[in-house]
Amino acid sequence: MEKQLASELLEKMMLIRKFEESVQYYFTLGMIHGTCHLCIGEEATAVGTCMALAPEDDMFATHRGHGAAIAKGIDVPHMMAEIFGRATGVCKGRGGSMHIADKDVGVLGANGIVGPSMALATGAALAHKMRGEKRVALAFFGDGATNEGVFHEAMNLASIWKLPVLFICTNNTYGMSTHISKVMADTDIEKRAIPFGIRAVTIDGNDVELVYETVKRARAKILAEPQPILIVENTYRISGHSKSDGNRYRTKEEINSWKEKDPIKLFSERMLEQEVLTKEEIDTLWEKADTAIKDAVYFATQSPYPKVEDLYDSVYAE
Ligand SMILES: Cc1ncc(C[n+]2csc(CCOP(=O)(O)OP(=O)(O)O)c2C)c(N)n1
Ligand SMILES: [Mg+2]
Repeated sequence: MEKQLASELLEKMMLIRKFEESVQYYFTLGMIHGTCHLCIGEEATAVGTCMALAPEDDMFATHRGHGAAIAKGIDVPHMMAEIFGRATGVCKGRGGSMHIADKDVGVLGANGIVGPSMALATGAALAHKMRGEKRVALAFFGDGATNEGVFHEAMNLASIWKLPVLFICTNNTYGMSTHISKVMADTDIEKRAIPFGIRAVTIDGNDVELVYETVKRARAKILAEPQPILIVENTYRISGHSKSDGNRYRTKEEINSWKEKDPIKLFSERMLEQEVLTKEEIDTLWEKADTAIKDAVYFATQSPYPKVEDLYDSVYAE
């Protein structure tokens, strides 16, 4: 792999890790309100996937969407300000963690409801196709969401209408505290594409290089001939489901075994081994990520809260 690409993939994953750790910290201090879902451990799915897209592609995230938004190119200080509920936030402090959006960089929104990303991306792909635009719409969704009707409805329409849509399942094998084996008769999610005649593949979602290459190839296929493709990216959320999680549904051994497969650790080791990056360069990337997140927190916490008199600004429907 080229040094430039390796540095970019690694730096983005580190930025996301530092972002999430920082959000977790300020949450516990009571400086961030509401709830939030961290993607620690799943960084390669966000980075490998979104960095294989073009700026003009649309991306719809889930409730666990911080990583995807950062990987798609959202401005990090303004996203941090959004999570802190400040007027300088990407959504003027009105959305918070689960409603991060910035259409200028193709981040069409995280979502507090499980499932809609698939229908929304299918609609966006229909618009792209009708306008003759060479763009792809992408939906992230979890393993749990594939048990919802909307998954099957979106897949069916996307197939029938041959829409340029990429369905990306981040399979972390849990929906809240429920393991997939308790709610799926067959846990091979890829097979769910068969009835719709959709091409599908399952990959190691902790291997950022593999994720990047797979999504890049899928995107090229879709642009050459409009069609939906499903990619199941197997991964693990090291963080709890949301801000409160006693981890009673999984063992320490299981969590620790996945820490060994930490995507940042794996990729750093591979790049060192292949002599693409040196230890010093990797350390510098960590320092850069750390500084960027500290600056983002400073920007956010120095920003004002939205004013009460601005409450009705940006309201489009009554
Ligand atoms: C329609 C809907 N049902 C239930 C919930 C509550 N809920 C929030 S996250 C979640 C689990 C989703 O699991 P999965 O799709 O695998 O995503 P993950 O949290 O593992 O990333 C549930 C049930 C919700 N937000 N929306
Ligand atoms: Mg899940």
